[in-house]
Amino acid sequence: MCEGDRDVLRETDPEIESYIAAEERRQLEKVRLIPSENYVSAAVLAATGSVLTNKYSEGYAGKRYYEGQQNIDPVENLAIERAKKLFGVDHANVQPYSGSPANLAVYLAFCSPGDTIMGMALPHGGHLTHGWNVSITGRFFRSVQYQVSRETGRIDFDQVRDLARREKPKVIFCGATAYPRIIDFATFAAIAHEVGAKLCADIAHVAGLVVGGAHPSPVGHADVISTTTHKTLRGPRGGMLMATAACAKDIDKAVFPGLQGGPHNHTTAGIAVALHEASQPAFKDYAQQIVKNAKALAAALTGRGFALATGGTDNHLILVDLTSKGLPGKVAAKALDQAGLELNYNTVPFDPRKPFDPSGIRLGTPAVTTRGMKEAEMQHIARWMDEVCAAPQDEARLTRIAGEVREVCARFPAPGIRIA
Ligand code: DSN
Repeated sequence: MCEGDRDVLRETDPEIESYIAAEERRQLEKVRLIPSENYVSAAVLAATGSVLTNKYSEGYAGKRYYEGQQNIDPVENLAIERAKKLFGVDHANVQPYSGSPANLAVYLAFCSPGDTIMGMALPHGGHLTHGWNVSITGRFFRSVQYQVSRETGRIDFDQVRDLARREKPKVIFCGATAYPRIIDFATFAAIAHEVGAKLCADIAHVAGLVVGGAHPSPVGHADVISTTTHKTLRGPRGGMLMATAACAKDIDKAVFPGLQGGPHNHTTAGIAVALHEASQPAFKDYAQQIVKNAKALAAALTGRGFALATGGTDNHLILVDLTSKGLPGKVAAKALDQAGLELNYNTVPFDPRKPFDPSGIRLGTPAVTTRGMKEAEMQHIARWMDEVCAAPQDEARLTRIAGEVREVCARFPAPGIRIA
C-alpha cells in the first residue's frame, strides 16, 4: 500500500488503519520466529493490494465464465509459466485459495468419500489436512496415519511401508508442518507406487528451500505437489498445485469447478511477482542462509541445554521439547512474545500434554533471514530464549530483553514496512 493509499484509508476507517499501523510496528520490532511466516516485498504487497481484487474470473485462461479477462488471463498465465519453470514441473494451477483447499482438491481429484487415505499424524508433524481426525480429510475419508520413530524422532519408513501395504490408500501425503528434517520424497514415492497410490508432496513449509536448492525437490517423485505461497516462498497468502502431465486434468477439474469459484486474481498477481523474485540469484542465497541460520540457532540452543526434536535441524524449522526445562510450551511462548520473540507453542511427538497446552515450542528462521539476520544474530536469539525460559515470570527481565530485541531489529529493515 503506498503512502497516498494509506492516507485515504486513515480518512475512511481510522480504526482499521490504526491496527494496520500497529501491526507494521509489531512486525518491525519483533524477532519473528514462526516458521510458516515471512515478510513479503513491497512489490508483492502492491500486486496483492490492487484492483485485480475487483474482478471475477471463474474458469481458466481462455475458458472463463465472465467477460473482461484481457488482463487477468495474462496475469494467471504468467504465474503458471513462472511456477512451471521455477519448480521444473509439467503443470501448475495457481488458483487454490490456500494450502488446505489445495490439499482438499487433491483428495477430490483421486478419491471418493470413504476411500482410504494416508498421511502423517498431526502431533508427529503432519498437517490437519493430511487426514487428521478433526479435519474434513479425516472425517470424509478413511484415514490411516503414520508417525515418527520414538527413538529417533524421524519418519519411520518401516511403519509407512507396512501401513501402505496393509491399508492400500488411494493417496499418500508426505511433507510436514513441524518436522525439522529433510523429507525423503524418493522413498515415499517408491512406497506409494508399489501400492498403487498417488503421492502428494505438501511442500508448503519448504517450497522456498526447494527453489533455492536448500531442500531436495519432489519433482520426478510425487504425482502432485501442493504448496502454500506465503511461507519460505515469500509470496502472498495463497496456494498452488503442481502435477505431472498425467494428473493435470484431474487436478484442474478438482480445483474448479470441483472445489472453488472465482480465483483471487489479486493474489495470483502477488504469486506471480513472488515467483519472479524467487527466480533471481539472491533468492538462492536467502534459501541457503535460512538453513545456515536454523542450524546455528539449533546448535546454540542445544549448547544452552534445550532438547531439540531429532537433535537438530536440516531445514528452516526447530522443534523444542521444554519438558527438561520444567516449562510448558504455552508459558514459554507467551513469555517469549512479551520479550519480543514471536513463536508458537506446539505438540512434540508422543506428547503427554494436550494440544492446547503442549510440551513444546516451534520456531524457524525464514522471516529473520529475510531481514538479513545471520549466524551472529542467532546467538543473541538463543541467549534471549534461554534467559526468558529461565524466568518466564520476571517482568523486568522480559521488558529489558524486549528493548534489546528492538535495538537489534532496528538494524535490519523489514521489506514492505516503511516506518522508521
Ligand atoms: N498453519 C501452518 C503452519 O503454521 O505451519 C500450516 O498450515
